[in-house]
Amino acid sequence: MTLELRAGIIGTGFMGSVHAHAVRAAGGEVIAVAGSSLASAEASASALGARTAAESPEALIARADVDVIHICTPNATHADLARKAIAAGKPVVCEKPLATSVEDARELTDLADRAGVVTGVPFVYRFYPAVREARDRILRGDAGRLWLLHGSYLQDWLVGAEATNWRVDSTIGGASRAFGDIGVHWCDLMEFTTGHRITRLVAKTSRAYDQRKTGGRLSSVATEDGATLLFETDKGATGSLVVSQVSPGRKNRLWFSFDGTEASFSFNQERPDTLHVGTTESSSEIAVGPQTLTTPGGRRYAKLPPGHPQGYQDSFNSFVADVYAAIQGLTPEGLPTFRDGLRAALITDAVVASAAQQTWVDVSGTDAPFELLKSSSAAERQKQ
Ligand code: NAI
Ligand code: SOE
Repeated sequence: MTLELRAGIIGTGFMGSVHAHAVRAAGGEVIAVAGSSLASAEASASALGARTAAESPEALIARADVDVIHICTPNATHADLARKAIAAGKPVVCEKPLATSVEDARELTDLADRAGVVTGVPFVYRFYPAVREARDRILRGDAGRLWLLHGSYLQDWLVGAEATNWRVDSTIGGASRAFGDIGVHWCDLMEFTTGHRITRLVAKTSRAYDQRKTGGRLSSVATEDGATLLFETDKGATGSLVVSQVSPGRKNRLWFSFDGTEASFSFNQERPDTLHVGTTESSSEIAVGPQTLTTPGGRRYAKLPPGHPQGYQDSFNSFVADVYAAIQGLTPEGLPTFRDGLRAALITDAVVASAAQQTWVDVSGTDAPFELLKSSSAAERQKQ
């Protein structure tokens, strides 16, 4: 199989760089980058290892020597750029959130289906080997009946009224900030790992700072610093989630515990080299490595011996490698696509509505079967 895909990357910030590394790790080449101006693309092209800077995102999408488009720009620009990439008939990896409205996310999903282009949305925490190990063990029944699904996603990069970013502005980042930016990762991970889907939820959003400094002066903030959720799932579990971007000392602490009648599984993204498995007789930390993990999913994504932690960039590399395999006609199991981006938009919509109405809200679109469980390999695994 050849994986020498030629990529074009739009957006040259944090994620532009992460995508560029992952493209090369997958055997691809970064042909061109585009930014908010030609000057910004030119300034970043060599750092990102690109052959050239494109004049604009549109010029990059139109290039005959670019096979696949990566969209790594602020949230509100995603829908327009993804539409253009699909119209050009090119596979597209679009950063989360796929769009800042359900309508756009649904339209993009339909357009991509009709055009038959491969899509990817980087719900990248699915690609930790410990997560795949937990998922395989849970789906084969090791946890017993999952009844309590809980966790948190905490960061501290928005501590202080001086701290700001485009994500704080709802016209660029979307109506929900803390939940829309990081809560969606947790919900995706929970649904992916357990096979449960959130049917209804109640959310309370709040702010540590009502004003933040932008352009040298304090202005009012419309987006939340944190969100607290209670939810129910289609398989009868209850759950809770705390999300915050103002939790001093927590850098990128995505943590979950999925508790069943036989065992609980928990994982901390900041300590990705272990998976905690608890039973009434034992409480063990399983070291991550191809020799120590026992399930197909865990082994597939564990590339280094135990004690040599694989981290965020490694997971990203695995994600892009799977997207590129899909472009070449394979069907890697568990690849997050535009459909998962739409799912995240529906949950975010429910969080925003619940917080505004101060009431439980149904998550629409939950009646469709969980996409990943339809795939034969997952179904096979459930039979084991
Ligand atoms: P960033 O602020 O570091 O970079 C954004 C880049 O987009 C900058 O290079 C900027 O010049 C460029 N840009 C802005 N407007 C543009 C336009 N109209 N056309 C072309 N380029 C434009 O932001 P970051 O952290 O890289 O985030 C980008 C996206 O990636 C966001 O949607 C964010 O939610 C997502 N993200 C996803 C992560 C994941 O784990 N999947 C991790 C971090 C971010
Ligand atoms: C900032 O909160 C951020 O970079 C998010 O945008 C990403 O999606 C998350 O993976 C890490 O934190």
